[in-house]
Amino acid sequence: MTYPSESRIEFPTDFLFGSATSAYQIEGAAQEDGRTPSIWDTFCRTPGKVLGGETGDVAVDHYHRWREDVALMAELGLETYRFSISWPRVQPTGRGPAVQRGLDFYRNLVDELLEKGITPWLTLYHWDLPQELEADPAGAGGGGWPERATAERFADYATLVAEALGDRVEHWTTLNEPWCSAFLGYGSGVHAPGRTDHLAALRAAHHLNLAHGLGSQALRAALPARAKVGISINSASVRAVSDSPEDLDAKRRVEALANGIFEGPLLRGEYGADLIADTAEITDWSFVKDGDLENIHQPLDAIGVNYYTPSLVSAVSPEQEASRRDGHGASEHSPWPGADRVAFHQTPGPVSEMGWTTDASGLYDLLKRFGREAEGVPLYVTENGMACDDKVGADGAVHDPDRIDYLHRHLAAVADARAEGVDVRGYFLWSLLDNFEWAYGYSKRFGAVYVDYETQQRIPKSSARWYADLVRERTLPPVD
Ligand code: PNW
Repeated sequence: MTYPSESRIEFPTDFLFGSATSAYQIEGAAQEDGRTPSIWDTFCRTPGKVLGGETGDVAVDHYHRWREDVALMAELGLETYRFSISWPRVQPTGRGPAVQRGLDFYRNLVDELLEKGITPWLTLYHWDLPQELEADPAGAGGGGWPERATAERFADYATLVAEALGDRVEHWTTLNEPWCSAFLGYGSGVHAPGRTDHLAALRAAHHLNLAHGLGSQALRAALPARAKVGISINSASVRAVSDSPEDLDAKRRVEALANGIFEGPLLRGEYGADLIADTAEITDWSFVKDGDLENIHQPLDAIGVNYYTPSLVSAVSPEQEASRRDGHGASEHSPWPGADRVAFHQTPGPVSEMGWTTDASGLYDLLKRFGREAEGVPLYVTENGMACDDKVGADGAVHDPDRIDYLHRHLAAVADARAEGVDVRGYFLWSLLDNFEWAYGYSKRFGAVYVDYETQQRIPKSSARWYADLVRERTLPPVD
């Protein structure tokens, strides 16, 4: 079969169409009802970390507008909604008993979704670690994800949420994109908590894996048998600029650090020999204790695949590497421990407002690979979307043809993978609403629905109408 296929794109009625958000990016109400700071509240207050010094204090005020937002989802015909729980809202110190008001917010949200016939898709951790688990105000604290105890705290938190919502939520996701938490949070430092320490980043990756493993076992123990438990990962679709052994080795290294480090223990109960060799100068991996890999290698009912853009890499010669190190080059505070000699390039093609190239073949490749390597596990695209320079026009509407084209191409890639037997069962557009785009503050708009940050008015963009039509009609013309 040629890619992309020239046939009409069709989705069966049991294919789930939805949209996604995360707590810190939309809720606001950062100091209400007993919520304490997360590492993102602290990071946003650290000068120079977030563009314009912006924070999630108000965000898009979803904490107060959830009913209106669910009505909007219903109007668009969404079949499922992926959201995350704010850990410091329901268990403020990251330890001990739950705060009932925090849990009530999510219970009301879930009930409203169910009432409207929208399937709730719950993520336990989308990056907002309670600050006390990273460091308490006295500077002692738990040390965050580089420490094993944080994985144990996560399992307790999972039990507490499962006990509160397990009677009404069927789809559970432990973590969102542990790569970002580990390597942007502790390696490059562009995400909270902003540390730049390659050993800490590798330790964080392992303890995030362990958190998934212990958390999924805690969920299974607390949830009814029908519950589905999975994880969302942002595995990379990596290409090399040439087939030279050096460039192919650069690709292999990035694949080990972006994909193998999570997929290895999750799907095969192992860290690959190449990953361990590539990082030998940083660690001997003695933080992996007996039983950890068995604890991580748990049955998965779903793998969430988050995809935006492919990666293009080449090798850097030792001489080039030396000059990069001298001149504050790319290897300083890189999110890629052990890959100093890898250069990252811009993939050709149109770019989004994030500077990310649009190339749907990367999603197709990723799904095909998971179809082989995670055979038998249903796949869901739990994030895919595009940041555009959206503006309200004179007609009061927001026209975003580039986003429609992006979604069309990526949905075609999903349909092509499905046509070749890959078990992809759903797609979540990132994001329902414009929101707080992490280190970029509010400068990047990913929403299908525009938000006026002054008035909090919601305006569905043309892409939202287009998506609503797709959900109803379940068919699209082929892409060129
Ligand atoms: C994901 N990278 O973040 C997150 O899950 C969302 O919360 C976020 O809004 C969305 O994608 C758009 O950025 C990522 O640098 C952030 O490779 C950065 C990277 C990948 C994903």
